[in-house]
Amino acid sequence: MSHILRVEWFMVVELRKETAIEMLYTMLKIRKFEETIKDIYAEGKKPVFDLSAGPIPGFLHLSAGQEPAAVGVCIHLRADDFVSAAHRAHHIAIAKGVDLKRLAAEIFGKKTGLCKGKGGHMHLFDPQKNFSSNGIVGASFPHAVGAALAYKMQGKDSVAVAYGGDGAANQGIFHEALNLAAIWKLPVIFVIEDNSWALSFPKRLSTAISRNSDRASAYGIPGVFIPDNDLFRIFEVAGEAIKRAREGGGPTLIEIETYRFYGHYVGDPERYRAKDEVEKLRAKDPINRVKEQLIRKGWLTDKEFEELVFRASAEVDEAINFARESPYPDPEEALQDVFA
Ligand SMILES: Cc1ncc(C[n+]2csc(CCOP(=O)(O)OP(=O)(O)O)c2C)c(N)n1
Repeated sequence: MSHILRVEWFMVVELRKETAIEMLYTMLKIRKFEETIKDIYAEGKKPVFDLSAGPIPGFLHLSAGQEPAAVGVCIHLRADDFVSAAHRAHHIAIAKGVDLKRLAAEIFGKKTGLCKGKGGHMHLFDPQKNFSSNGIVGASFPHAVGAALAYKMQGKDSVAVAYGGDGAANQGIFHEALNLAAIWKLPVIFVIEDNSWALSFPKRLSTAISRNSDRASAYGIPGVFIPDNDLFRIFEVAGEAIKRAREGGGPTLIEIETYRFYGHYVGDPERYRAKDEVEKLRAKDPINRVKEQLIRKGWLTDKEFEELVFRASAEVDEAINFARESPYPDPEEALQDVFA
């Protein structure tokens, strides 16, 4: 018999048509956003790649392909629930309801951005939506534990969700966070987005066991693995875990097998992965899959899908125009709102 603690998820979280359409819409919005800023990022950086040139300076980590992990979890969250994400965070910010215009403006380094242009694309903070992200791999886990401890001490039924990659799950802080969340029975959901790469390093060479979800047993908490970027399975498992956390049932670790369509960062030559890997992943595009699932269910027509695409594109275009037209912060503001 296996020593690994496994949990059976008996209760099925009901999926309504409106919820399914809303999730598809958010996935389309994320994809359009990522593709648009990828193109804009290239402005000024060709023919010679110069990190500081163009309207989006610095590194850019995109999450196209990883939409289900963001959308299937965050759809269950309220504004007062906290989400802590890592460096690859746009999809999660959008799924948590962060204002698209202020998100875009932050990425462009503009005064109207979430952090008045001082955070950039990895450091997104939105106190109204209870969302944060940061570039220290692994730091998202203890941040969520801290928020969950505060909620518990305040007697609230809010929950905290921490996102990290398969690389982040090998940081010591991940294990410290799980341990604390378990002994204090905190309302935290740990989400590992397993895209099988940490920068150029494959998970099979960095991680001693094949399933990060099995590590939950070391802390006596439920661990669930969701294969193949499956939005509706994520929706179901996350719904259960969040409900359990709200009711005082403690933390859950969810590992989601997902796909990274672009390089680690935009401009990554990707010499470490086979030429056809992305082609194979793209053949399993989660947006096409969800579209087909909803059409089969009779919840969506091709025409309605096109309308969703159109609406999502218009929303993204409006946000990008806002960012482009916004002013840069004044030089006199450089030392405001920062530890100096
Ligand atoms: C503490 C720390 N170590 C190293 C880095 C450099 N770094 C940035 S992203 C990354 C890989 C992260 O991989 P993973 O957690 O799997 O997330 P993914 O990029 O696949 O989304 C590394 C090593 C960092 N930002 N922080």
